[in-house]
Amino acid sequence: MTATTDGSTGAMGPRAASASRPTETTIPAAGGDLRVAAERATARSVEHLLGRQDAQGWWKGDLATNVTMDAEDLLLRQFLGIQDARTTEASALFIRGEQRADGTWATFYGGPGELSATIEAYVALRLAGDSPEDPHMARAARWVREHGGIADSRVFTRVWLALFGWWKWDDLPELPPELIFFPKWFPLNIYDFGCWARQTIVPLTIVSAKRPVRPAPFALDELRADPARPGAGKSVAPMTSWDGVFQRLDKALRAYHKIAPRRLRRTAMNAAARWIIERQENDGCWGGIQPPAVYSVIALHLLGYDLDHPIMRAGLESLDRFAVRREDGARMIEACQSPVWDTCLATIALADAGLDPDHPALVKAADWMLGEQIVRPGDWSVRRPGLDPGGWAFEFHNDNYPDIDDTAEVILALRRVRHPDGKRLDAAIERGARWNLGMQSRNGAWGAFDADNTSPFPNRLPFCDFGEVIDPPSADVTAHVVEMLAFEGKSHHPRTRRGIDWLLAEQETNGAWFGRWGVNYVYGTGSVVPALTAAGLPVSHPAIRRAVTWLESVQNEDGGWGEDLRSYDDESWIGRGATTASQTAWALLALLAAGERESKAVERGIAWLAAAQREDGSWDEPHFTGTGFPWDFSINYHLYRQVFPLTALGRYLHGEPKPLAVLAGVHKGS
Ligand code: R01
Repeated sequence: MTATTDGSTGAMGPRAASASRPTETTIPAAGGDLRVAAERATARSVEHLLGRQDAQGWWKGDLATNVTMDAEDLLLRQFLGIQDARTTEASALFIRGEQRADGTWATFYGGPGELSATIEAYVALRLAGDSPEDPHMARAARWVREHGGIADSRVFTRVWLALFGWWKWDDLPELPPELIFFPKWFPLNIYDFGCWARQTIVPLTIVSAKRPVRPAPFALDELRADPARPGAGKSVAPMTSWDGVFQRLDKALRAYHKIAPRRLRRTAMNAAARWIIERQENDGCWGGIQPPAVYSVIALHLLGYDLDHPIMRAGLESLDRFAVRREDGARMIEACQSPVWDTCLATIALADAGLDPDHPALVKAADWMLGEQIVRPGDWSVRRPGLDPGGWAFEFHNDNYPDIDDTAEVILALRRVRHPDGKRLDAAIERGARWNLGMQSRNGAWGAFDADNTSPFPNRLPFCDFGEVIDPPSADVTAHVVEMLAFEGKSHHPRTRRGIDWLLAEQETNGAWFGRWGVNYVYGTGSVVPALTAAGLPVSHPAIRRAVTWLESVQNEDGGWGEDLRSYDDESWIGRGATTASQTAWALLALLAAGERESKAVERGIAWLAAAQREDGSWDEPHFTGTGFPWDFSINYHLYRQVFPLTALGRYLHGEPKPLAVLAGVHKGS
C-alpha cells in the first residue's frame, strides 16, 4: 500500500472543500502589482512542485474517481474469500466518508446521486458489517428503491450482484467468449473496442459464460423497487432501429448460450485466457488500470487457476498497488496511476515557469521519462502492423497500451530539457514523433490509444450501457499532437496540415472545442488554441478570434473559469461552473497563445490564480476537471491544480514557449 502522494487530508468531498480555504489575499491590481503577484505565485508554485518530485524523477498526484472502485475491490475480495478485516474497515471508512446527506453517492464532487454507485457502495458497506437499520444505510436504500432499485442499475453493477446470487444471470445481456474468434475485420471483433473496454470485456466473457454464484451472507431485498411500479420492465425498440436490431441479437445470443457447443465454448474460453495472460504486465496488472485487473483475476480463477499460481499472485498483488492510504486511515482505490502524464505536465510547467533547461530536477525527470519509452509492439499494432514502436503510456506499467496523448506531451516536455546526452534525447523524440505520426486516423485526427477505432457497433450492445467503449479521434488529443509536431518543426508536414484542417472543421458554432479527456469545452479550447498558434495560425485567424470571444463570454465574475461536469449532459452548463484552478489555467493558456496577454480577461484570470493560491504554493480543487468517459466516469487528477496554473503563470510572465527552430543550439550534440 502506498502512502498518499499528494499530502491531502482526509477523504475528498464536501469536507475537504470546507477544511481548506485558499489563503485570502486581496486581488492584486493590474500593471506592475499584478506582475509582482504573478512572480510571487510562480516562485511559490515552483518550490511546491519541486518538493513533490520523487527521488526517481517522476511526479504522481492521486487520481480520484468514485466509490465503485472501492466497492468492487471489496466485492472481489469477498468473492475470492480473501477479505481481511483491516482492509475492509479502511475501505469502508473511505466509502462512508464519501456519502452525502441524502444517503447517495455521486460519481463526481457535487454531482447528483448516482444509482449504480449508490448500490455498489451500499452493498460494500453491508459486507463490511454496516446494518440496514443504521440511519445512513436506511437513507441509501430508500433512495435506491425510489430510483428504480437494482433493476435500473448498469450492467456492471448487476454482474457483480449476479456473482453473489442477488441478480439472475439470465437477466443480463450476453457477451459470448466466442467473440475472441472474430477476425479483426469483422464487426464487433475485440479490436473494434477501445483498449480499456477490450481488456475489461475479454475476461467478462469468461465470467458471463461461467455464470458463477457464490451465495452472499445476506439478502438484498431492501434495494428492490416495487415491480408493479409504473414504467417497470424494458420496452422493446422497433426492428427498424439499431436498438431493435441489437436487442434481437442479444435474444439470439441468450438462446445460443443454452446450446453453445461445449468444445467450442471451452476452446473460446481458453483462447480468451491465453489472450489475457499474454497481456499481463511485469508488475502483475493489466493495462495499468484497475477494472481489467479485477475481472482478469476472477476469470482466470474460474478457469481453475489457484490463488497461489504465480499469475494470480502477481495479479492480486498488483491490485493492492491501486490503494492509496489517506491520513485518516481511509483506503482509496485509484482507477489507475498517472506518473507519466503528471511528470511530463510538471516538466512543461517548470520549464515554462523559467527553470533552467539543465536544472537537475528537469534532467532527472527527462531521464526517468526516457526510461519509460515503449519499444515493443502492442495492441495498437493490429491496426498499424508496419509501424515501429516508440510511444509512452500514462502509467508505470502498461507496455501494451502506449497512448498518443502521453507521447505528444512527453515529447513536448523532453524538448524543454537540456540533457547531457542530447543524442539519446533526440533519438527518443524522433522515434516517439514517428509513432504518433503513424497513429493518425484516416480522418486526419488522433484518438487516444488506437487508429481508426470508430466502429459504431460496440456502443450499441446492450451489454455496453456504461461509459465509452470506442476510441475515436478527439480535438484535445489531436491538438496535443499538432502542437508537438509544430515544436518538432513539422508544421508543414502533410499529416500536421490534415490535423489542423480537422481541428478547424471541428470547432463548434460557439467558438469552442469539445473536451473528450478533460472538462469540457474549456479543456478542448485550452488545448486547441495553443496548438493552432504553435503551428503558425496567426492570432487574427477567425477561428482563434471566435475562441477568444467565447472564453471571454464565459469568464466568471471572480475572474476565473469553471465548467461543470453537467455540461456533458446538459447544454445549459457549457462553459458554466464554479471557478477552478485548472480550468482557469486552461482558459488562460488559450488566451495567452491568442496574444491576449494585455487583455482585462487575462489580467483578471492571473489575479484569480495569484489570490487563490495557498501559502504553501499549492491550489485547492475539490471539483473534478478530468474525464474518463464523458458524464459516466470522471477523474480528479490531484496534480492538475498545480501544473496547469504554473504553466499559465509562467507563460504570462515569460511568453509562449519557443518551437524547436528558435531553440536551435540548446542541444549541444544535435
Ligand atoms: C475503466 C477505468 O477505470 C479507466 C481508468 C483510466 C482511464 C484512460 C486514458 C487515460 C490517458 C487516462 C485514464 N489519456 C488518454 C487521458 C489523458 C488526459 C479510463 C478508464 C472504467 C470502466 C471500464 C484512462 Br469498462 C474500463 C476502464
